Amino acid sequence: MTIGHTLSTLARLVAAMTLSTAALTLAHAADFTAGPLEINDLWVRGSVPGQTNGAGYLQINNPTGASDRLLSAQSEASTRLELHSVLTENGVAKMRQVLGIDIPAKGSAKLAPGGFHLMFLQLTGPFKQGDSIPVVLKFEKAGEVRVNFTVKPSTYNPGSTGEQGHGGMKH
Ligand SMILES: [Cu+2]
Repeated sequence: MTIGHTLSTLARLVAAMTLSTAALTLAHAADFTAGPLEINDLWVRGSVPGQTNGAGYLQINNPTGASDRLLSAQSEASTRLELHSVLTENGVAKMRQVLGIDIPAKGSAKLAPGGFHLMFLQLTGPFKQGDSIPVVLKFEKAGEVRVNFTVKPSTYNPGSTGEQGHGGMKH
């Protein structure tokens, strides 16, 4: 029966579409995705007058069994955008450029004040609270993804531990 066959094909198609919609809904639980990677909680502090650099923070979850690596980032918001870590030497916190940030299998990488961050060098304009800063992240396996960082108040300090951020650090 042609009609019966068509109907069952249609039913299968609808079922498949429903499944893929469910998968999409799950994926959108993350702010952004790059392949299997889930990227959340992207933010920068608002800049103050005269401020030339800024730091970006985010969390990357990797639900897969294979590690990945954040290799680089690009943005028109600054002349250069580097990956940085913070090292403490003789009690002094210093930032260092790193060539990549590992995202372990079944794990996550958290870029947060006092640790890894994206370093915006020579801002092309102020970071205004409430704006979003577009950035392209490049991963070794997941490839490139365009994301947005939310600009928080210049005093924002999540889960404050007295960390004062970047004020006194040298490049
Ligand atoms: Cu830095």
